Amino acid sequence: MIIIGELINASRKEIGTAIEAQDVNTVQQVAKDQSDAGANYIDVNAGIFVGKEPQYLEWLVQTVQEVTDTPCAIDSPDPIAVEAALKVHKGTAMINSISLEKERYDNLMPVLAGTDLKVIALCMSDGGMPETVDDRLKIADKLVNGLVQNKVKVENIFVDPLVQPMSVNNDFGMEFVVAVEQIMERFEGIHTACGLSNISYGLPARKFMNRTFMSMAICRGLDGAIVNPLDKGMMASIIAAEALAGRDDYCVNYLKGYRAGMLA
Ligand code: THG
Repeated sequence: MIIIGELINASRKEIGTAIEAQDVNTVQQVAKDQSDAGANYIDVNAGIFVGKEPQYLEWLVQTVQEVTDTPCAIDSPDPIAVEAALKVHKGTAMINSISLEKERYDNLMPVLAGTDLKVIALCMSDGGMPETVDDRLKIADKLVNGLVQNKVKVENIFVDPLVQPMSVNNDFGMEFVVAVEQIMERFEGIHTACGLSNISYGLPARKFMNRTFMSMAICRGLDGAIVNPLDKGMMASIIAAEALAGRDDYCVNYLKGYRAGMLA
């Protein structure tokens, strides 16, 4: 499972405050904690700061990279902010994300074309949010074909079918996981990834919904996740679900996790 640590997000109070105060220590501690907990990418998001997002995103990348070699996932819908952050990023970043929204697509594609960057392809278009498997597959098809035509390797693409709240529509959970399954079948070598917490929006005890949904998505082939790597319950669910899905030969990783105290 490719873990993208979600905690450096300006919508979280601790981080929003730290960004405004240019508080290096807080950001670096959260970065280190997440890489120590096993994050493969550190998501950086300064989305609440309209006008200052490029400047702040650039600062986040530099600040994070002073203390860890774990690459960043540059999380912004704004191509100008993405480019500013990418310019200072060392190593191979992940772009979070391109979508089928015209402005975003047209401006980000040249940045990605022919590179070895990782990219999240978010199933969203100017037509709005996808609801059904078919909505998601149609957008995924166009995004993946467009990226491949622009010489982005299929192995570098993470399709995010877009999690929608269960509280809004009874079908949103299954439409998402079936989309994961079909995307993984349709494009050999591709990855899928998503943010989980939207599934439980508006419900109590969100942790249970989030963890169980994670297991269901892993069962259908999900192999990337934007999560809190410090959430031990979530990480334990991921390790167990991967073993149960047959993606952990001889349960080696599960046993290793147990010995490391991750399954307590
Ligand atoms: N897809 C893609 N990118 C995304 C999302 C997605 N980026 C943003 C978001 N969704 C994922 N990131 C977050 C970041 C923080 C939180 C939720 C999603 C959050 N954190 C808890 C808090 O601050 O209270 C802490 C987490 C915890 O303790 O469990 O709310 O869908 N491509």
